[in-house]
Amino acid sequence: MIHLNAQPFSFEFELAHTALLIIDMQRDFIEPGGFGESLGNDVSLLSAIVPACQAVLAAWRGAGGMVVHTREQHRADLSDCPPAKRNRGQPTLRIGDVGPMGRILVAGEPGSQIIEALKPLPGELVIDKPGKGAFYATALQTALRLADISHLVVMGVTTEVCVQTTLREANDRGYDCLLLQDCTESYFPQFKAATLEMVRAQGAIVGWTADSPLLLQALQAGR
Ligand code: TIU
Repeated sequence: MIHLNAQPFSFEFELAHTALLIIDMQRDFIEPGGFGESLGNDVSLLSAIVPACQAVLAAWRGAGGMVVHTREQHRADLSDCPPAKRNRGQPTLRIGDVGPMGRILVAGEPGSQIIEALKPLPGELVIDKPGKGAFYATALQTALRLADISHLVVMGVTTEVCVQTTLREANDRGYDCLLLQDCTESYFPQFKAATLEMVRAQGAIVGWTADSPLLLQALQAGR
């Protein structure tokens, strides 16, 4: 059992029953010319977490833990993209439109790929999701059940959109979730701060939060 001095209290997990869940670390959100920028956001904020995410991913792989990556993306015919999602707001480019990194948020396009620094290894699970939450319309829960996973360590982007939605979906499905606060980011710093607070409030009503060096130390000590 690994004990982590998380907030609001200790997060305890067994590596064999815990997956590292990496949400949507795709070029479309992190690099200029993708979906994030088309929505009017400054994407440079997000790339700052990449080194911390890399360190966690390397340590988790080294410890032999299960790794799951997700990608928010749609089929080329957009049959899994509700018009309500595509037509919302006034983006410069909509989902499916052609941008500098190919069609925005469409499977197989350069923009929908996970950034090189966090590229999935063969054998790691990659969940493609049409929604913000990673459980909606995906095989994630089945895969976690088959792997006997009860705990999730979560990182990725953006904190208050796909990460928070996924945390809430996971919490309602009975998973204990730890959000690594230096491995998640938002285009809006105040939304990140608010999300961290609301996740761990009320006695970890949604989950726990911690800085990634605590996890790195715990994994090292557990060896
Ligand atoms: N816009 C925004 O903050 N996020 C998303 O649209 N998707 C994810 O968070 N992955």
